[in-house]
Amino acid sequence: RSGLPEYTLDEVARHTTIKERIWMAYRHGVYDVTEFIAEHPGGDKIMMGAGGSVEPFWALYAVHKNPHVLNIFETYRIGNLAAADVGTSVSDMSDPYGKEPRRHVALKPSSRKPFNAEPPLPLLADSLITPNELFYVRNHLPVPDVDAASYELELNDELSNNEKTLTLQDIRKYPKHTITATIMCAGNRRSEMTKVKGVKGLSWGQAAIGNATWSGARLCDVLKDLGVEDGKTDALHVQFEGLDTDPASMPYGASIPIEKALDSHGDVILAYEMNGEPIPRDHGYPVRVVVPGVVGARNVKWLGRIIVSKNESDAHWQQNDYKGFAPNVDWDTVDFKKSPAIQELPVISAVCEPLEGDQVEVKEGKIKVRGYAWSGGGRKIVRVDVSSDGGHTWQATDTLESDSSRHPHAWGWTLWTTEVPVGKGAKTGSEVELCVKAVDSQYNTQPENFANIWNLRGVLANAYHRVQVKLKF
Ligand code: MTE
Ligand code: MO
Repeated sequence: RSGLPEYTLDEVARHTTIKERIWMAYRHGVYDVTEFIAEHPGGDKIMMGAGGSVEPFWALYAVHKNPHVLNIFETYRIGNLAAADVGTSVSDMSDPYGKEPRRHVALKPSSRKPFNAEPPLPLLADSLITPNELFYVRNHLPVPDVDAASYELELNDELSNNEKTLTLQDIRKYPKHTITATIMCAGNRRSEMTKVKGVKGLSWGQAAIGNATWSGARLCDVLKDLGVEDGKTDALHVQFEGLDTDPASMPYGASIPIEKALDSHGDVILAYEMNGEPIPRDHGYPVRVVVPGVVGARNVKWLGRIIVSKNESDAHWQQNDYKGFAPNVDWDTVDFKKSPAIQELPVISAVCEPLEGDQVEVKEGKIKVRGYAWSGGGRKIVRVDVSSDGGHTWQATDTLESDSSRHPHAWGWTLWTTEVPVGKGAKTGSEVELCVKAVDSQYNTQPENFANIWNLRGVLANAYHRVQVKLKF
Protein backbone atom coordinates (compact mmCIF):
# COMPACT_ATOMS: atom_id res chain seq x y z
CA ARG A 1 0.00 0.00 0.00
CA SER A 2 1.38 3.39 -0.96
CA GLY A 3 1.75 6.19 1.53
CA LEU A 4 2.91 3.93 4.35
CA PRO A 5 6.47 3.95 5.68
CA GLU A 6 8.87 1.21 4.65
CA TYR A 7 10.52 -1.09 7.17
CA THR A 8 13.18 -3.77 6.89
CA LEU A 9 12.85 -7.21 8.49
CA ASP A 10 15.63 -6.20 10.88
CA GLU A 11 13.47 -3.32 12.08
CA VAL A 12 10.49 -5.63 12.42
CA ALA A 13 12.65 -8.01 14.48
CA ARG A 14 13.28 -5.30 17.07
CA HIS A 15 9.60 -5.18 18.04
CA THR A 16 8.98 -8.24 20.15
CA THR A 17 7.54 -6.95 23.42
CA ILE A 18 4.36 -5.16 24.35
CA LYS A 19 6.43 -2.17 25.49
CA GLU A 20 8.15 -1.82 22.10
CA ARG A 21 4.94 -2.95 20.39
CA ILE A 22 4.80 -6.29 18.61
CA TRP A 23 5.43 -6.17 14.89
CA MET A 24 5.12 -8.90 12.32
CA ALA A 25 5.53 -9.14 8.57
CA TYR A 26 3.07 -10.66 6.14
CA ARG A 27 3.80 -10.69 2.41
CA HIS A 28 4.51 -7.03 1.51
CA GLY A 29 3.17 -5.56 4.73
CA VAL A 30 4.33 -4.74 8.23
CA TYR A 31 1.77 -4.98 11.02
CA ASP A 32 1.59 -3.86 14.63
CA VAL A 33 -0.20 -6.87 16.07
CA THR A 34 -0.06 -5.91 19.76
CA GLU A 35 -3.85 -5.56 19.99
CA PHE A 36 -4.62 -8.26 17.44
CA ILE A 37 -2.94 -11.00 19.43
CA ALA A 38 -4.48 -9.80 22.68
CA GLU A 39 -7.94 -10.14 21.18
CA HIS A 40 -7.56 -13.44 19.32
CA PRO A 41 -7.61 -16.95 20.66
CA GLY A 42 -4.23 -18.47 19.92
CA GLY A 43 -2.66 -15.01 20.18
CA ASP A 44 -0.21 -16.32 22.76
CA LYS A 45 1.06 -18.79 20.18
CA ILE A 46 1.36 -16.15 17.45
CA MET A 47 3.36 -14.16 20.00
CA MET A 48 6.11 -16.76 19.53
CA GLY A 49 6.58 -15.28 16.06
CA ALA A 50 6.86 -11.68 17.32
CA GLY A 51 9.30 -9.74 15.15
CA GLY A 52 9.01 -12.21 12.27
CA SER A 53 6.63 -13.40 9.60
CA VAL A 54 3.07 -14.31 10.56
CA GLU A 55 2.76 -16.67 7.58
CA PRO A 56 3.66 -20.00 9.29
CA PHE A 57 1.12 -19.22 11.99
CA TRP A 58 -1.61 -18.84 9.40
CA ALA A 59 -0.56 -22.32 8.24
CA LEU A 60 -0.80 -23.72 11.78
CA TYR A 61 -4.16 -22.22 12.59
CA ALA A 62 -5.89 -22.55 9.25
CA VAL A 63 -9.03 -21.27 10.91
CA HIS A 64 -7.49 -17.78 10.77
CA LYS A 65 -6.86 -18.04 7.08
CA ASN A 66 -10.16 -16.73 5.92
CA PRO A 67 -10.81 -13.42 4.20
CA HIS A 68 -12.60 -12.08 7.26
CA VAL A 69 -9.57 -12.48 9.52
CA LEU A 70 -7.21 -11.23 6.82
CA ASN A 71 -9.40 -8.12 6.46
CA ILE A 72 -9.24 -7.49 10.18
CA PHE A 73 -5.51 -8.15 10.11
CA GLU A 74 -5.08 -5.56 7.36
CA THR A 75 -6.39 -2.84 9.72
CA TYR A 76 -3.26 -3.36 11.85
CA ARG A 77 -0.97 -2.52 8.96
CA ILE A 78 1.55 0.19 9.76
CA GLY A 79 3.93 -0.07 6.84
CA ASN A 80 5.39 -1.86 3.86
CA LEU A 81 8.18 -4.38 3.91
CA ALA A 82 11.36 -3.15 2.21
CA ALA A 83 11.42 -4.68 -1.27
CA ALA A 84 14.82 -6.31 -0.71
CA ASP A 85 13.40 -8.17 2.30
CA VAL A 86 10.44 -9.71 0.50
CA GLY A 87 13.03 -12.15 -0.81
CA THR A 88 14.78 -14.27 1.76
CA SER A 89 18.56 -14.05 1.41
CA VAL A 90 21.29 -12.23 3.24
CA SER A 91 24.62 -11.66 1.55
CA ASP A 92 28.18 -11.20 2.80
CA MET A 93 30.82 -12.61 0.46
CA SER A 94 33.66 -12.46 2.98
CA ASP A 95 32.05 -15.10 5.21
CA PRO A 96 31.47 -18.76 4.19
CA TYR A 97 28.17 -18.31 6.04
CA GLY A 98 27.49 -15.04 4.23
CA LYS A 99 24.85 -16.46 1.90
CA GLU A 100 22.54 -18.08 4.41
CA PRO A 101 18.77 -17.88 4.01
CA ARG A 102 16.77 -15.71 6.36
CA ARG A 103 15.18 -17.73 9.17
CA HIS A 104 12.00 -17.24 11.11
CA VAL A 105 12.52 -15.61 14.51
CA ALA A 106 10.50 -18.37 16.18
CA LEU A 107 13.32 -20.86 15.42
CA LYS A 108 15.64 -20.82 18.41
CA PRO A 109 19.24 -21.49 17.31
CA SER A 110 21.51 -23.84 19.24
CA SER A 111 24.25 -22.79 16.83
CA ARG A 112 24.32 -20.08 14.14
CA LYS A 113 27.27 -21.07 11.94
CA PRO A 114 26.36 -23.71 10.89
CA PHE A 115 22.74 -22.91 11.54
CA ASN A 116 20.87 -25.31 13.82
CA ALA A 117 17.54 -24.52 15.38
CA GLU A 118 14.28 -25.97 16.61
CA PRO A 119 10.82 -24.38 16.89
CA PRO A 120 8.94 -23.83 20.18
CA LEU A 121 7.70 -27.26 21.26
CA PRO A 122 4.00 -26.35 21.80
CA LEU A 123 3.69 -25.28 18.16
CA LEU A 124 4.60 -28.77 16.94
CA ALA A 125 1.49 -30.35 18.39
CA ASP A 126 -0.78 -27.73 16.81
CA SER A 127 -0.71 -29.14 13.30
CA LEU A 128 -0.13 -32.56 11.75
CA ILE A 129 1.91 -30.78 9.09
CA THR A 130 4.79 -28.64 10.31
CA PRO A 131 4.95 -25.37 8.35
CA ASN A 132 8.19 -25.02 6.39
CA GLU A 133 9.34 -21.93 8.27
CA LEU A 134 8.94 -23.69 11.63
CA PHE A 135 10.60 -26.97 10.60
CA TYR A 136 13.79 -27.62 12.62
CA VAL A 137 17.05 -26.99 10.75
CA ARG A 138 20.13 -29.16 11.12
CA ASN A 139 23.05 -27.99 8.97
CA HIS A 140 26.64 -29.19 9.35
CA LEU A 141 28.07 -26.72 6.84
CA PRO A 142 27.17 -23.45 5.10
CA VAL A 143 24.00 -23.57 3.01
CA PRO A 144 25.03 -23.77 -0.66
CA ASP A 145 23.58 -21.17 -3.00
CA VAL A 146 22.22 -23.39 -5.78
CA ASP A 147 20.79 -22.02 -9.01
CA ALA A 148 17.90 -24.27 -10.03
CA ALA A 149 18.35 -23.41 -13.73
CA SER A 150 21.90 -24.78 -13.84
CA TYR A 151 21.42 -27.46 -11.18
CA GLU A 152 22.71 -30.92 -12.10
CA LEU A 153 22.45 -34.24 -10.29
CA GLU A 154 25.17 -36.74 -11.13
CA LEU A 155 24.40 -40.45 -11.07
CA ASN A 156 27.01 -43.17 -11.09
CA ASP A 157 26.72 -46.95 -10.79
CA GLU A 158 30.15 -48.16 -9.71
CA LEU A 159 29.31 -51.74 -10.69
CA SER A 160 28.29 -51.16 -14.32
CA ASN A 161 30.11 -47.82 -14.69
CA ASN A 162 26.86 -46.37 -16.02
CA GLU A 163 26.73 -42.60 -15.56
CA LYS A 164 24.11 -39.96 -16.07
CA THR A 165 23.40 -36.34 -15.33
CA LEU A 166 19.91 -35.05 -14.61
CA THR A 167 18.72 -31.47 -14.57
CA LEU A 168 15.86 -30.36 -12.35
CA GLN A 169 13.63 -30.53 -15.43
CA ASP A 170 14.69 -34.13 -16.04
CA ILE A 171 13.82 -35.03 -12.45
CA ARG A 172 10.45 -33.34 -12.78
CA LYS A 173 9.63 -35.50 -15.82
CA TYR A 174 9.39 -38.63 -13.64
CA PRO A 175 5.95 -39.41 -12.19
CA LYS A 176 5.46 -37.07 -9.24
CA HIS A 177 5.17 -39.03 -6.03
CA THR A 178 3.96 -37.40 -2.79
CA ILE A 179 4.43 -38.80 0.69
CA THR A 180 3.88 -37.49 4.20
CA ALA A 181 7.01 -38.18 6.20
CA THR A 182 8.50 -37.20 9.50
CA ILE A 183 12.18 -36.33 9.56
CA MET A 184 13.95 -36.47 12.90
CA CYS A 185 17.53 -35.86 13.92
CA ALA A 186 19.22 -38.75 15.72
CA GLY A 187 20.08 -36.18 18.42
CA ASN A 188 16.48 -35.15 19.11
CA ARG A 189 15.93 -35.01 22.93
CA ARG A 190 19.69 -35.22 23.53
CA SER A 191 19.44 -32.55 26.27
CA GLU A 192 17.55 -35.06 28.45
CA MET A 193 20.22 -37.74 28.02
CA THR A 194 22.87 -35.16 28.93
CA LYS A 195 21.41 -34.95 32.44
CA VAL A 196 22.70 -38.48 33.12
CA LYS A 197 26.21 -37.58 31.97
CA GLY A 198 27.62 -35.12 29.44
CA VAL A 199 27.67 -36.03 25.74
CA LYS A 200 29.19 -34.47 22.64
CA GLY A 201 26.65 -32.81 20.40
CA LEU A 202 24.19 -29.97 19.99
CA SER A 203 21.83 -29.70 22.91
CA TRP A 204 18.54 -30.48 21.19
CA GLY A 205 15.28 -30.30 23.07
CA GLN A 206 12.27 -32.31 21.86
CA ALA A 207 11.61 -30.34 18.67
CA ALA A 208 14.36 -31.59 16.32
CA ILE A 209 11.58 -33.32 14.43
CA GLY A 210 8.93 -32.26 11.94
CA ASN A 211 6.32 -33.73 9.62
CA ALA A 212 5.83 -32.55 6.04
CA THR A 213 4.55 -33.64 2.67
CA TRP A 214 7.35 -34.20 0.17
CA SER A 215 6.95 -34.51 -3.59
CA GLY A 216 9.41 -35.65 -6.17
CA ALA A 217 10.66 -38.50 -8.33
CA ARG A 218 10.92 -41.97 -6.86
CA LEU A 219 14.55 -43.00 -6.47
CA CYS A 220 13.74 -46.52 -7.75
CA ASP A 221 12.37 -45.03 -11.01
CA VAL A 222 15.49 -42.92 -11.48
CA LEU A 223 17.84 -45.82 -10.70
CA LYS A 224 15.96 -48.09 -13.08
CA ASP A 225 16.95 -45.75 -15.92
CA LEU A 226 20.55 -46.11 -14.78
CA GLY A 227 20.16 -49.87 -15.16
CA VAL A 228 19.91 -50.55 -11.43
CA GLU A 229 16.98 -52.79 -10.55
CA ASP A 230 15.91 -54.88 -7.60
CA GLY A 231 17.33 -58.40 -7.87
CA LYS A 232 19.55 -57.46 -10.84
CA THR A 233 22.40 -55.66 -9.12
CA ASP A 234 25.21 -56.72 -6.81
CA ALA A 235 25.33 -53.26 -5.25
CA LEU A 236 24.76 -53.06 -1.49
CA HIS A 237 24.46 -49.33 -0.85
CA VAL A 238 23.31 -46.10 -2.42
CA GLN A 239 25.45 -43.12 -1.45
CA PHE A 240 24.37 -39.50 -1.49
CA GLU A 241 26.52 -36.38 -1.59
CA GLY A 242 25.36 -32.87 -0.82
CA LEU A 243 26.48 -29.70 -2.57
CA ASP A 244 27.51 -28.29 0.81
CA THR A 245 31.24 -28.68 1.40
CA ASP A 246 33.69 -28.30 4.27
CA PRO A 247 36.81 -26.07 4.04
CA ALA A 248 38.68 -29.00 2.41
CA SER A 249 35.92 -29.17 -0.25
CA MET A 250 34.58 -32.48 1.08
CA PRO A 251 30.81 -32.69 0.66
CA TYR A 252 28.30 -33.80 3.27
CA GLY A 253 27.57 -37.48 2.58
CA ALA A 254 25.59 -40.50 3.73
CA SER A 255 24.28 -43.79 2.37
CA ILE A 256 21.35 -46.18 2.70
CA PRO A 257 21.07 -49.92 2.00
CA ILE A 258 20.25 -50.80 -1.64
CA GLU A 259 17.14 -52.69 -0.45
CA LYS A 260 15.56 -49.50 0.88
CA ALA A 261 16.55 -47.52 -2.19
CA LEU A 262 15.04 -49.99 -4.68
CA ASP A 263 11.97 -51.02 -2.67
CA SER A 264 8.96 -49.91 -4.71
CA HIS A 265 7.12 -49.53 -1.38
CA GLY A 266 10.08 -47.81 0.28
CA ASP A 267 8.96 -44.40 -0.98
CA VAL A 268 12.47 -42.93 -1.20
CA ILE A 269 12.09 -39.79 -3.30
CA LEU A 270 14.22 -37.11 -4.85
CA ALA A 271 12.04 -34.35 -3.48
CA TYR A 272 11.73 -30.89 -5.02
CA GLU A 273 8.67 -29.81 -3.02
CA MET A 274 8.02 -29.55 0.71
CA ASN A 275 4.42 -28.92 1.74
CA GLY A 276 3.56 -27.99 -1.84
CA GLU A 277 6.28 -25.36 -2.21
CA PRO A 278 9.76 -25.54 -3.70
CA ILE A 279 11.94 -26.95 -0.93
CA PRO A 280 13.24 -23.98 1.10
CA ARG A 281 16.98 -23.38 1.00
CA ASP A 282 17.56 -24.58 4.56
CA HIS A 283 15.86 -27.89 3.76
CA GLY A 284 17.75 -28.73 0.58
CA TYR A 285 16.76 -26.50 -2.36
CA PRO A 286 16.37 -27.53 -5.09
CA VAL A 287 16.51 -31.32 -4.49
CA ARG A 288 16.82 -33.41 -1.35
CA VAL A 289 16.53 -37.14 -0.94
CA VAL A 290 13.76 -38.07 1.48
CA VAL A 291 14.34 -41.53 2.96
CA PRO A 292 11.18 -41.98 4.99
CA GLY A 293 11.42 -43.90 8.24
CA VAL A 294 15.18 -43.39 8.32
CA VAL A 295 17.26 -41.07 10.51
CA GLY A 296 17.50 -37.42 9.38
CA ALA A 297 21.22 -37.71 8.61
CA ARG A 298 20.57 -39.93 5.54
CA ASN A 299 18.02 -37.47 4.12
CA VAL A 300 20.72 -35.61 2.23
CA LYS A 301 19.92 -32.03 1.28
CA TRP A 302 21.17 -30.09 -1.79
CA LEU A 303 21.68 -33.46 -3.43
CA GLY A 304 24.57 -33.30 -5.91
CA ARG A 305 25.52 -36.91 -6.56
CA ILE A 306 24.14 -40.43 -6.19
CA ILE A 307 26.57 -43.36 -6.24
CA VAL A 308 25.41 -46.98 -6.46
CA SER A 309 28.12 -49.02 -4.77
CA LYS A 310 29.25 -52.11 -2.92
CA ASN A 311 30.35 -49.79 -0.12
CA GLU A 312 28.74 -47.44 2.34
CA SER A 313 29.51 -43.75 2.03
CA ASP A 314 32.95 -43.05 3.45
CA ALA A 315 31.80 -39.65 4.69
CA HIS A 316 32.46 -38.77 8.32
CA TRP A 317 28.72 -38.71 9.08
CA GLN A 318 28.27 -42.31 7.91
CA GLN A 319 31.48 -43.75 9.39
CA ASN A 320 32.34 -41.82 12.53
CA ASP A 321 29.09 -40.31 13.68
CA TYR A 322 25.39 -41.22 13.98
CA LYS A 323 26.06 -44.58 15.58
CA GLY A 324 24.94 -46.01 18.91
CA PHE A 325 27.17 -47.49 21.64
CA ALA A 326 26.85 -49.10 25.06
CA PRO A 327 26.85 -46.79 28.10
CA ASN A 328 30.37 -47.83 29.13
CA VAL A 329 31.97 -46.73 25.86
CA ASP A 330 33.74 -43.36 26.14
CA TRP A 331 35.82 -41.22 23.79
CA ASP A 332 39.01 -43.08 24.77
CA THR A 333 37.62 -46.53 24.00
CA VAL A 334 35.16 -45.89 21.17
CA ASP A 335 35.74 -47.76 17.91
CA PHE A 336 33.31 -46.44 15.36
CA LYS A 337 33.83 -49.49 13.14
CA LYS A 338 32.14 -51.64 15.78
CA SER A 339 28.63 -50.19 15.43
CA PRO A 340 26.42 -50.06 12.36
CA ALA A 341 25.28 -46.69 11.06
CA ILE A 342 21.84 -45.72 12.33
CA GLN A 343 19.17 -46.15 9.65
CA GLU A 344 15.55 -46.78 10.81
CA LEU A 345 14.86 -44.95 14.06
CA PRO A 346 13.26 -46.50 17.15
CA VAL A 347 9.89 -45.42 18.55
CA ILE A 348 9.82 -42.07 20.34
CA SER A 349 7.33 -39.62 21.80
CA ALA A 350 7.23 -36.33 23.66
CA VAL A 351 4.88 -34.11 25.59
CA CYS A 352 4.57 -30.78 23.76
CA GLU A 353 2.16 -29.20 26.21
CA PRO A 354 2.41 -28.48 29.11
CA LEU A 355 6.08 -27.56 29.28
CA GLU A 356 8.47 -28.38 32.11
CA GLY A 357 7.73 -26.10 35.07
CA ASP A 358 4.32 -24.91 33.77
CA GLN A 359 1.43 -24.29 36.13
CA VAL A 360 -1.39 -26.42 34.80
CA GLU A 361 -5.08 -25.92 35.38
CA VAL A 362 -6.91 -28.93 36.83
CA LYS A 363 -10.43 -29.33 35.50
CA GLU A 364 -12.70 -32.01 36.95
CA GLY A 365 -9.67 -33.72 38.42
CA LYS A 366 -7.83 -33.87 35.08
CA ILE A 367 -5.16 -32.00 33.16
CA LYS A 368 -4.81 -31.74 29.40
CA VAL A 369 -1.64 -33.14 27.85
CA ARG A 370 -0.63 -33.11 24.16
CA GLY A 371 2.31 -34.26 22.12
CA TYR A 372 3.70 -36.30 19.26
CA ALA A 373 4.75 -39.92 18.78
CA TRP A 374 6.60 -41.51 15.88
CA SER A 375 8.48 -44.63 14.93
CA GLY A 376 10.95 -45.27 12.12
CA GLY A 377 10.77 -47.94 9.43
CA GLY A 378 7.17 -47.15 8.46
CA ARG A 379 5.84 -48.50 11.75
CA LYS A 380 2.59 -46.88 12.80
CA ILE A 381 1.87 -45.57 16.28
CA VAL A 382 -0.86 -47.79 17.70
CA ARG A 383 -1.03 -46.49 21.26
CA VAL A 384 0.34 -43.72 23.47
CA ASP A 385 0.35 -44.15 27.25
CA VAL A 386 0.47 -41.22 29.64
CA SER A 387 1.12 -41.17 33.38
CA SER A 388 0.67 -38.32 35.85
CA ASP A 389 2.47 -40.05 38.72
CA GLY A 390 5.95 -40.56 37.37
CA GLY A 391 5.11 -43.84 35.65
CA HIS A 392 3.37 -45.81 38.40
CA THR A 393 -0.01 -45.80 36.70
CA TRP A 394 -0.76 -45.31 33.02
CA GLN A 395 -3.65 -44.74 30.71
CA ALA A 396 -3.88 -44.80 26.94
CA THR A 397 -4.53 -41.43 25.31
CA ASP A 398 -8.01 -40.61 24.00
CA THR A 399 -7.07 -39.24 20.63
CA LEU A 400 -4.48 -40.23 18.06
CA GLU A 401 -4.28 -38.13 14.90
CA SER A 402 -2.26 -39.22 11.89
CA ASP A 403 -2.49 -39.52 8.13
CA SER A 404 -4.14 -42.64 6.74
CA SER A 405 -1.00 -44.54 5.74
CA ARG A 406 -0.58 -48.03 7.15
CA HIS A 407 2.21 -50.16 8.54
CA PRO A 408 4.83 -50.60 7.09
CA HIS A 409 4.46 -47.34 5.16
CA ALA A 410 3.42 -45.10 8.03
CA TRP A 411 6.15 -42.53 7.54
CA GLY A 412 4.39 -39.66 9.28
CA TRP A 413 4.01 -38.98 12.97
CA THR A 414 0.98 -39.19 15.23
CA LEU A 415 -0.26 -36.32 17.36
CA TRP A 416 -2.05 -37.24 20.56
CA THR A 417 -4.19 -35.48 23.11
CA THR A 418 -5.51 -36.68 26.41
CA GLU A 419 -6.78 -35.67 29.81
CA VAL A 420 -5.02 -37.44 32.65
CA PRO A 421 -6.44 -37.62 36.17
CA VAL A 422 -4.22 -36.21 38.88
CA GLY A 423 -3.81 -37.98 42.25
CA LYS A 424 -6.46 -37.65 44.95
CA GLY A 425 -4.72 -35.49 47.57
CA ALA A 426 -3.41 -33.01 44.97
CA LYS A 427 -3.94 -29.29 45.55
CA THR A 428 -2.75 -26.00 44.08
CA GLY A 429 1.03 -26.02 44.06
CA SER A 430 1.33 -29.82 44.08
CA GLU A 431 3.99 -31.09 41.71
CA VAL A 432 3.35 -34.03 39.43
CA GLU A 433 5.58 -35.82 36.94
CA LEU A 434 3.98 -36.47 33.58
CA CYS A 435 5.43 -39.34 31.53
CA VAL A 436 4.70 -40.53 28.03
CA LYS A 437 5.64 -43.66 26.09
CA ALA A 438 4.40 -44.77 22.70
CA VAL A 439 3.82 -48.21 21.20
CA ASP A 440 4.36 -48.86 17.49
CA SER A 441 2.76 -51.40 15.16
CA GLN A 442 5.41 -53.99 16.02
CA TYR A 443 4.64 -53.47 19.72
CA ASN A 444 8.00 -51.89 20.31
CA THR A 445 7.93 -49.38 23.12
CA GLN A 446 10.33 -46.93 24.71
CA PRO A 447 12.96 -47.54 27.40
CA GLU A 448 12.16 -46.33 30.89
CA ASN A 449 15.17 -44.16 31.57
CA PHE A 450 18.23 -42.58 30.04
CA ALA A 451 20.82 -44.18 32.31
CA ASN A 452 20.37 -47.50 30.49
CA ILE A 453 20.64 -46.08 26.98
CA TRP A 454 23.22 -43.34 27.55
CA ASN A 455 25.77 -43.15 24.75
CA LEU A 456 28.69 -40.81 24.21
CA ARG A 457 27.16 -39.12 21.18
CA GLY A 458 23.74 -38.62 22.76
CA VAL A 459 21.80 -40.25 19.93
CA LEU A 460 18.62 -42.37 20.02
CA ALA A 461 17.39 -40.50 23.11
CA ASN A 462 13.97 -42.14 23.24
CA ALA A 463 13.39 -42.90 26.94
CA TYR A 464 10.03 -41.93 28.47
CA HIS A 465 9.62 -38.18 28.24
CA ARG A 466 9.17 -36.85 31.79
CA VAL A 467 7.81 -33.38 32.50
CA GLN A 468 7.40 -31.85 35.97
CA VAL A 469 4.47 -29.48 36.30
CA LYS A 470 2.67 -27.65 39.11
CA LEU A 471 -1.06 -27.98 39.53
CA LYS A 472 -3.54 -25.14 39.82
CA PHE A 473 -7.09 -25.82 41.01
N1 MTE B 1 22.29 -32.89 4.10
C1 MTE B 1 23.33 -32.10 3.82
N2 MTE B 1 23.70 -31.96 2.54
N3 MTE B 1 24.01 -31.44 4.80
C2 MTE B 1 23.64 -31.57 6.12
O1 MTE B 1 24.27 -30.94 6.99
N4 MTE B 1 22.16 -32.67 7.74
C3 MTE B 1 21.45 -33.93 7.97
C4 MTE B 1 20.34 -34.11 6.94
N5 MTE B 1 20.82 -33.85 5.61
C5 MTE B 1 22.56 -32.42 6.45
C6 MTE B 1 21.89 -33.06 5.38
C7 MTE B 1 20.89 -34.10 9.29
S1 MTE B 1 21.94 -34.63 10.49
C8 MTE B 1 19.55 -33.94 9.53
S2 MTE B 1 18.92 -34.28 11.06
C9 MTE B 1 18.63 -33.49 8.48
O2 MTE B 1 19.30 -33.23 7.26
C10 MTE B 1 17.93 -32.23 8.91
O3 MTE B 1 17.02 -31.82 7.94
P1 MTE B 1 16.31 -30.41 8.03
O4 MTE B 1 17.35 -29.36 8.27
O5 MTE B 1 15.58 -30.22 6.76
O6 MTE B 1 15.36 -30.48 9.21
MO1 MO C 1 20.77 -35.00 12.43
